[in-house]
Amino acid sequence: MSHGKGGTSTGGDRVIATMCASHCGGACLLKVHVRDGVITRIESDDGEEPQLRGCLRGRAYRQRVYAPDRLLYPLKRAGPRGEGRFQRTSWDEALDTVAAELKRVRDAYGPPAIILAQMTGDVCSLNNFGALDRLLSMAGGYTSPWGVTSFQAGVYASMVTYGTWFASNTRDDLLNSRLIIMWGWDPASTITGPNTCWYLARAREAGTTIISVDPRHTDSAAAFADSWIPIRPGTDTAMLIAMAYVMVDEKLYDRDFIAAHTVGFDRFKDYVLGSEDGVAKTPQWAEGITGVAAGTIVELARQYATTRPAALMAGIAPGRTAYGEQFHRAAITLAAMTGNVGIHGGDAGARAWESVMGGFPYPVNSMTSAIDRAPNPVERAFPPDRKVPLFYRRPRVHFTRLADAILRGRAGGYFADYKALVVAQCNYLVQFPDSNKIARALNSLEFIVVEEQFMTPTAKFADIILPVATFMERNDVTPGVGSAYVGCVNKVIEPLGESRPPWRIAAELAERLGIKGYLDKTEEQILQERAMNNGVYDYRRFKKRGVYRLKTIEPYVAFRAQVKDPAANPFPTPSGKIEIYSRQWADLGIPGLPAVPKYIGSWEGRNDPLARKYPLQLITTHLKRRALSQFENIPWLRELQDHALLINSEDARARGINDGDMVRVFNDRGQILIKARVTERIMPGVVDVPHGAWYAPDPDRVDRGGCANVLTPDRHSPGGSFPYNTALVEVAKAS
Ligand SMILES: Nc1nc2c(c(=O)[nH]1)N[C@H]1C(S)=C(S)[C@@H](COP(=O)(O)OP(=O)(O)OC[C@H]3O[C@@H](n4cnc5c(=O)[nH]c(N)nc54)[C@H](O)[C@@H]3O)O[C@H]1N2
Ligand SMILES: Nc1nc2c(c(=O)[nH]1)N[C@H]1C(S)=C(S)[C@@H](COP(=O)(O)OP(=O)(O)OC[C@H]3O[C@@H](n4cnc5c(=O)[nH]c(N)nc54)[C@H](O)[C@@H]3O)O[C@H]1N2
Ligand code: SF4
Ligand SMILES: [Mo]
Repeated sequence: MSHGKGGTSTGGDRVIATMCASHCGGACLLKVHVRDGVITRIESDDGEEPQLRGCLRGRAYRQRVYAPDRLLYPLKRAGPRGEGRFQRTSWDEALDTVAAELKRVRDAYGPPAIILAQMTGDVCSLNNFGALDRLLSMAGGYTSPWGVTSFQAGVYASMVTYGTWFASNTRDDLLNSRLIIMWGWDPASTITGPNTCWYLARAREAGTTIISVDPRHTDSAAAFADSWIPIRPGTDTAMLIAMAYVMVDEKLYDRDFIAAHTVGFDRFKDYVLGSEDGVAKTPQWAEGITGVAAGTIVELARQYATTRPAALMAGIAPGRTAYGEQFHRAAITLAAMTGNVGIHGGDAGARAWESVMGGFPYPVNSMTSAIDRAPNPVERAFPPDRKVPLFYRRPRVHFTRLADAILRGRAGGYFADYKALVVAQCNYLVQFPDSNKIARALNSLEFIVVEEQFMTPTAKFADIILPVATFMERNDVTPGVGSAYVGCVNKVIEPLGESRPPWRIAAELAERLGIKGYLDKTEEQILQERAMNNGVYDYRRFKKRGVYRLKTIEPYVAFRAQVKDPAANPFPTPSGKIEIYSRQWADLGIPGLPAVPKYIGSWEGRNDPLARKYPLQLITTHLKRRALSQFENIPWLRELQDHALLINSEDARARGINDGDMVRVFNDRGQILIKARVTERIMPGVVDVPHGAWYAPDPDRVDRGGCANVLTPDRHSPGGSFPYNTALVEVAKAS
């Protein structure tokens, strides 16, 4: 093997190292073989453990780059919205049209009439949301939807209780745990750091007890867990609070920790014991809500309180429910009650997804944009009101309410009438709740531009489609996940067709909109700066290896300093302590956001009267072979796993459904067709439609694509979480 420029070569191939970060929970090293400018093969990390080894999606990326349905040229619509008929056009015409339409809408209706619906695409710094944010802000402003789709509830709870949303240990610290509770957490499917499963396997070999609390018997439970506790979706808070009851009742909690590091525990205790509302939150009380036997709750409470150190890995899916904030606040409270915050082998209980956003004491710069953001005049017009939490401030619209806002505008109480939509790195119609309503909203707009790699259901509604290059065709820098490293995205081949990197598209639009000073640095300057700011001091080596591992002495533990020496290191909360009770939120008095964690009975839960009509609780998980809706169209990956409804044999029998049957899943919002997988690996009363399948309604508005979001509600939790796991449905055999 000889070393060539920017990579190594084997035989006739050049091998270029790059980092995949496909919005999937990973950031993995790929070694891409290139011959005559064409990718021939993809390998992954085979160096020392722990490796940053890629998954099957990364290794199948060749099929994504060369997919026959890749969009390679700018397109303009040539048929009705949604139908998918387009004509090829030039970049000049496409960009001129977009610039002219944005100007027209801005001048005719005002800047808030322009909405930017942007997500992540690939997790990276340059080809990031900052590019379009800066563009539209400098062009006069725009309406920004708010809400972190993945874990808004976790962000809320962590901010309220710890005063920061960076609350994770590095994954290597799992090796120090004696008990790991995977609570709604399935890293065998969702990755959450390329090494997480490697550490779980090592922990299991070392004899650590691992328990899964989940409505499904997940692949993680199958591979790592000693036991599985099935629980009804959206009821986790009740179980956690009953565990607190047991710890109080049996005096098992860490009184010293509570006294030294927290405020408001007594108020929480009043709620738990029932002195506040007359209801003692006993394990029997929780059994009726959660479906978990009282004895099991008692046992887990004792185990968690007495096995130290223990990591309560609070997944983010239980937070994507009607009152998801309370799950995270309760989990944090238990982590404090068991003294597991700030110690090796413990966990702060905030959310087992933290590390994707950085937050380690290394200078790894999470997902912030390498292109400087500009103040958005639409938002600046509203002076901040200290009493109102940032996210409630007008003129923002919660992402779940965007379709409603588009359809009703000012008349519906929204801030503006919305006329134009810029969609980037986002499959809005498929990934956001109530797809049928979103389709109606898209039809009502005057102008839609979509930046895409594929003809997604969303792209079919565009007036103009701008073709985007994949990460194999562009340069970038990406943060590591779960441990301290920085990834280098190396351009492996030239962009196919006329596709372009997103940052360049934004820069070219800036010119057409007459914006001065949009970008005064080259791509190379921006990326070098970003890498250096992240602690990469040898840029050439970084480029060559595709990764830069930061030196670490021991696993990083969140809040270690705060717990070791509280006087010198207060928590960044108003009281300087962990706020089990929040005075600030008590004063705000927002319904559904109590000052201490509480279980709140859910709409579209089992006790909603609607359950008589739609008796099954729907969850919509992240499918192993997709990343969100991405990779859905890749044949190698489709072969691996069906897109299917998981239904328990008891529920299937009651409906005359056999394994492999096509079924209808429906509620008042719509209906989908999907294959049924009859299994014991999901609890009775709960069904799972993995989200991310592409919406394909037939003339009767039955979605033959099996898109989960046809069934989900366009509501949000009080703190802004997306309740993708709160919905009632019925299932019937398709006739
Ligand atoms: N393969 C793959 N990996 C991915 C993604 C992907 O699409 N595919 N997406 C990435 C992204 S963007 C994100 S945000 C993360 C998402 O990561 P997660 O949110 O963790 O993923 P989910 O599959 O939605 O849910 C995890 C587990 O929670 C369980 N669950 C659902 N509702 C509840 C509940 O109310 N209570 C309890 N206790 N458990 C519940 C599910 O059964 C599932 O086993 O994954 C990332 N990784
Ligand atoms: N029912 C249900 N719905 C969910 C969830 C759920 O749990 N249940 N999870 C939610 C979560 S956590 C998330 S994060 C959202 C995600 O929602 P989205 O981010 O909208 O989902 P993606 O499927 O990743 O869509 C990204 C789209 O951008 C295109 N694209 C354009 N430019 C680029 C680029 O430069 N790189 C890449 N890779 N793609 C590009 C891709 O082809 C793809 O179509 O979905 C949410 N939707
Ligand atoms: S886990 Fe994600 S980042 Fe890693 S190879 Fe797979 S798709 Fe790429
Ligand atoms: Mo996400």
